[in-house]
Amino acid sequence: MEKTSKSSDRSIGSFFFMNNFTAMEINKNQISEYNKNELQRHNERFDFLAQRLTKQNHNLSEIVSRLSEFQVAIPSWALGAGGTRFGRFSFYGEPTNLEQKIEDIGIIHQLTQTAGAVSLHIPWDIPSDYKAIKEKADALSIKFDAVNSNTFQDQINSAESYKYGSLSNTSKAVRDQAIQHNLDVIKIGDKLGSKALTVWLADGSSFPGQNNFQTAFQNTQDSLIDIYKGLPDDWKLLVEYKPYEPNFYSTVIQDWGASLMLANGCGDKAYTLVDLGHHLPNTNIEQIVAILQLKGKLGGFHFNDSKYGDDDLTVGSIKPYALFLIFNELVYGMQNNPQNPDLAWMIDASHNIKDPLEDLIQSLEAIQEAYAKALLVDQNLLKIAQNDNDVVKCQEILQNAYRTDVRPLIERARMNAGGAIQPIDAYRALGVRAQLVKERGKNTVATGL
Ligand code: PSV
Ligand code: MN
Repeated sequence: MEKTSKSSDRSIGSFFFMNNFTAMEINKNQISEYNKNELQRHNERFDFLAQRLTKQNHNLSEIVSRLSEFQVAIPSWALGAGGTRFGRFSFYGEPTNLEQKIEDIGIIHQLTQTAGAVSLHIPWDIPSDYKAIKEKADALSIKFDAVNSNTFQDQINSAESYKYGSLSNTSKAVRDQAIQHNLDVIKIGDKLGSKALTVWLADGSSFPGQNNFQTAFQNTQDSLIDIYKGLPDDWKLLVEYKPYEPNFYSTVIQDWGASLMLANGCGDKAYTLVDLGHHLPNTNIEQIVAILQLKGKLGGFHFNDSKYGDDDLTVGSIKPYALFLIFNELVYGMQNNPQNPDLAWMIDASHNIKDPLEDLIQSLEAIQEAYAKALLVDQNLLKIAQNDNDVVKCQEILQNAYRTDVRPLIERARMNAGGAIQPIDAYRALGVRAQLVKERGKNTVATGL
């Protein structure tokens, strides 16, 4: 209800639009002007919630500051329209180069203050001018998070083909090419300040008998060790797993067990990366996350949501309770597992029919919401209830937190950091997409999937 009446009030939007800002010029003043209009409504919502949470002994300022600190990387391929193998529908004004992609992330970050990092996919987004890209990212407070290699597609002029696998291939020449690509990606990331390499392999087989499972796995292990040897001391290697696609009979790194074995086979700087979409239906992802943290081996996390498989839908759009349960374990791990490093967080969703920037903002909000709810779980009470085997109480504790509307906390965290109280509304009020189309034109296509 409230949304509808607000959206029809476009006076602020036209004010900014008439000011003729260019896309990357959303600045603190424009946002605080926007916030002025929202402030009273926000304060009412916040005070109402604060009263209740304070009575329950929650430390609100601590929760708000933890929300403000939480940053999620945007992958460099996610700023354009996604698509399926059946088609692709542009939202227009797509970024055509890395500079423009960073500008788009800057827009999201300025509005939400939670997207302060980019995760580059190489070779889609190799910087042509490192100094300029770094300066642009610095100016927008964007860091370079994990870099991602790509041995799932053949590149023009490549000597060898990945049609039958890369790091696992039976051909040493193919494996060497894939290893060298990963070493090159590390060099690129190093120049930008990245500290991690994410390896996701499409390797596997489409038909029974096509591959020798043991040989493929051993080749992958040996190749990863060669890549690991080229890792700078302060870097991490993140090994991502996925049960199927693009191969539909077997995938070499199909689950967290395979990933963990490979990481352990490489050494202390190698970790497992969990992508929410890379599980067979009904897998208990929160349990996987918990055990990996216990073992100090959870290194990275990719957010998305799905109904059927690796659907790459907006985070929290299908299974928000599952996301909350996962965050509950992540929060527990962050508080109790010093043996586990800080995680590389990234959104790994696609935007078939939505404006990519709006979709990413929605994902960021869903992540913040699940995180905030998990921060409300009374871990001490939960432990007591678990020790008492009070199953009903355990569920009550989790669901009380989950049922709390935490959005005012997120709004406050964003506002304190200089972001917009309602980022999607602000994005629309500022006429950002129209401005991007004006600047870049209708027929631009971003690199990526
Ligand atoms: C593969 O499905 C994946 O999740 C990997 O993380 C890739 O880097 C990303 O999607 C884009 O292809
Ligand atoms: Mn992923």
